[in-house]
Amino acid sequence: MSDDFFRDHAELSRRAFLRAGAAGAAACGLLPWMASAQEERPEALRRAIERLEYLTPQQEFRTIARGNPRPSSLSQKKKREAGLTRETWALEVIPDPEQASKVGNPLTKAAGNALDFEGLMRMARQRAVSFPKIMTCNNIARPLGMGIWEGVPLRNVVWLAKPSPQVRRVSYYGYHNDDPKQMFRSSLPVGRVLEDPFGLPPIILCFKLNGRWLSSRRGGPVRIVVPEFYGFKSIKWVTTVVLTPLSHANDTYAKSGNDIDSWLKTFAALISLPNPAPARVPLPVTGLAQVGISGLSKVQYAITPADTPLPKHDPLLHRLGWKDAEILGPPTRWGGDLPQEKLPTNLLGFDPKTSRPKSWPMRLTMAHWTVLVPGLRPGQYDFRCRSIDANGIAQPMPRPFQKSGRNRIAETRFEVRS
Ligand SMILES: Nc1nc2c(c(=O)[nH]1)N[C@H]1C(S)=C(S)[C@@H](COP(=O)(O)O)O[C@H]1N2
Ligand SMILES: [Mo]
Repeated sequence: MSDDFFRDHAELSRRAFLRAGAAGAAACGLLPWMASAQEERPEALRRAIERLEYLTPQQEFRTIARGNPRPSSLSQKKKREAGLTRETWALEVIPDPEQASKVGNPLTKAAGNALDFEGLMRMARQRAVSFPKIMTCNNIARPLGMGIWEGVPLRNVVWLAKPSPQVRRVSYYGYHNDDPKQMFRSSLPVGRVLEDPFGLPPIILCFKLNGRWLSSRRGGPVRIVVPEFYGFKSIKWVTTVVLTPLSHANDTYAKSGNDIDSWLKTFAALISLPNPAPARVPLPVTGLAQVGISGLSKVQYAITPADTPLPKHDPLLHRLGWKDAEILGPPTRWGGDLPQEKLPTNLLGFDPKTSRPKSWPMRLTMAHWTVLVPGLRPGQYDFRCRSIDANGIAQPMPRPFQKSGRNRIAETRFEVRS
C-alpha cells in the first residue's frame, strides 16, 4: 500500500517538474497554492505541497473495468462496429423488456431514432453542464481520480423518449461484448434523474473529462456520471437506458455484497511522508481528503511508536491523541492536463467571473492537507490520519461498513533513522 503512495508521488513530481519547474512557476507567480501562505512555510513542506496536483489527467486515473476483452482494448475497427467511437455511438432508450411497460417514443437503432453523438452535441450546445467530482470505488481505499466532468443531463434524453407515469427507475448499461453474462448494469430512482435535490449536479451523459474528449479507457465516447455515488453508478461505454416500472434497484454490483445506496463518504488518506525519515528533523507530510455527502471540517493525524499498545476499549481510536492538520485551500493551478490550463466556464459551484470555487472544501470532491510533524527520535512509528465531517463526526463513523464505501482510518508504518 504505502509503496503505491510513494510511486504515485514520484511520478507526479517528475511530471510536475517537466511541465513547469517549480522555480519557473514561482517566478511567474503561478505557485499552485496561495503564495502568501506558501512563503511562510519551511522549504521542505513547500516543496511537498508544490508536488500536489488537484485534477487527475485522464490517463492517470485508475481503471476498474469488467469485460473480456475490455471494451477500451478493442481494435479501432471493432470499436467502430460496436459503436464505441464518436462517429458510431448510438444510445437507445427503451421500455423494460422484462416488465409490462410502455414508453411513448422509444429511441432505438431499429427505428433509426437512437440518439447519436451529433444529436448529443446539439443538445450540449443548449444544456451541457460541468462539475467537479471525485471518482472512487467503494472497495478501494484511495480515490481513482479527481475530474471535471462535462455532459448533457440524462433527464433531457429521458424526456425525448416520452416516459409513462408508471416509470419508477432508470436503469442503464454499457457495451458488454454482446454477452449477457458480461453486462454491468446500474440504476437510479426516476425522481433523482428528473430533479436535483439540494444543489446536487444532475446525472449526466458525460462526453468530456478535464476539458478533453472522454477517452476510451475512461468510458468514452459517452459514460454516465452520477455525482453523489461511488464509481459503480457511473457506467462506462453506455449504450442503453431502460425506463422500468420496477420499484427496486437491479444493479449488477448489488450481487457482490455492495451497498448500492451508499453516498460518497468523507475520509482522509496519506500521499507523502518521508520513509525512512531523518531523526530530529521536522517531517513534511501531505495527504488528501475525500469530501463526501457530509462535508469536511477537519483532518487530524496521530503518530504512535510502533511497539506501544493502543488505548484499550477504544476500537474507533477516539483517544489516540489526534492533532489537527492544515486543509489546503483551492489551488490556483488545477493540473489535470486542462487545455491551456484553464477550467471550463460555467462550472457548477464556481463563480463564473473569477473561476474560483464558491465554497471550500467542496462536497463530492477532495481537498489536500498537510502537516509539518515535529522531529522524532530514531525508531519505528505508525502514522494515522482521519477526517472529521461537517457534522463533527470522526472517521470511520457515521457509516463504518466497508461495503458501503471503504473508510477505515488509514495507517502507515514508517522508520526514523539517525
Ligand atoms: N461498463 C462498465 N462501467 C463501469 C464499470 C464496468 O466494469 N463496466 N466499473 C464501474 C466501477 S465498479 C467503478 S469503481 C468505476 C471506475 O471508473 P474508472 O475506471 O473511470 O476509474 O466505473 C464503473 N463503471
Ligand atoms: Mo467499483
